[in-house]
Amino acid sequence: MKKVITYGTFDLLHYGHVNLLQRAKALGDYLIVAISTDEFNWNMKNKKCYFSYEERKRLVEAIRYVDLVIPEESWEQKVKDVDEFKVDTFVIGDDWEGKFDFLKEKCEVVYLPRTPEISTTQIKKDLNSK
Ligand code: C2G
Repeated sequence: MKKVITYGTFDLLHYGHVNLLQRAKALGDYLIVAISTDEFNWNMKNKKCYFSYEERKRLVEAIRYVDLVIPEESWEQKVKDVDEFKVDTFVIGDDWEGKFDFLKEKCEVVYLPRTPEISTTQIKKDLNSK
């Protein structure tokens, strides 16, 4: 079984996220999604989420491509996760191009093109301008 892992906040879930998860799953047979916890988002990414971790987890778990959701609590956990879950491929959007190449010692690293014109920031901006 080929295992794939990806990481993200997935707040205000949108089709750009689903496109990423669909392509990630297509790289293997089992997709693990590590969702940033509220604390990690706030302390390390300076992101205040609209939906809590539990709500974002519920939403992502409902996506047909996703097999397992785990919490992302630190930048450093990726190495441990790849070992613990015997991951074959790490995948993330190309806005992170090159940032996780250190994982190449342990698994395949794939950066996928982001879906253009959609982002949580843009959604919030559009809603505020209505
Ligand atoms: N994404 C995408 N297209 C978009 C928006 C997002 O392909 N229009 C992808 C991102 O590249 C990422 C995933 O969807 O792979 C989740 O995006 P975010 O929730 O913004 O994740 P981010 O805050 O970048 O967190 O340790 C890694 C971080 O947790 C990644």
